[in-house]
Amino acid sequence: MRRGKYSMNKTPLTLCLIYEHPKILLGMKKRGFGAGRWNGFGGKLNKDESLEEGAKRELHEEAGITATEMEKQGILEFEFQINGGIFEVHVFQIKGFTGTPKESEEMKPQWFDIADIPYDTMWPDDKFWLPLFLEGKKFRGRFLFGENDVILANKLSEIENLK
Ligand code: S76
Repeated sequence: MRRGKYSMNKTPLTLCLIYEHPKILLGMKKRGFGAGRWNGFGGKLNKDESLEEGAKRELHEEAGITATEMEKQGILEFEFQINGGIFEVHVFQIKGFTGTPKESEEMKPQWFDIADIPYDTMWPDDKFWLPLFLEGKKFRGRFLFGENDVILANKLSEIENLK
């Protein structure tokens, strides 16, 4: 069932990527879920927060910058077989921001040339969908993770319209 902007039975999450060709801003996650990996910025929503509001808040908390223009570019569903968790991740491209990225308790931001994206130190799904993101394509995907975050199944498609 779908009500409003996200499904009720999946935890909605946000993921923000800043791409200023030929550079992309990633953050090294220092603690918690995904620690030790380069990632976009984002996380869970607070009560009564919209996806855009949550994305903007997390980007500010984690990287110290304020989004002034953003566009949803993808929806990814992550299912973890081990603990039964299902997440619906809304991927935003941050097209304008103010401030300078700075390290927070959670993340250490760094610009990468898109030719040197550290896929080996990122979530294993990123090498599937990030190329579409960089091409400016909209996409929807689904990834099933097993032990040690190994991808057991995946689907990814480019789409015209994101709801
Ligand atoms: O790019 C990703 N960021 C996350 O936080 C989690 N992928 C991912 N996959 C589980």
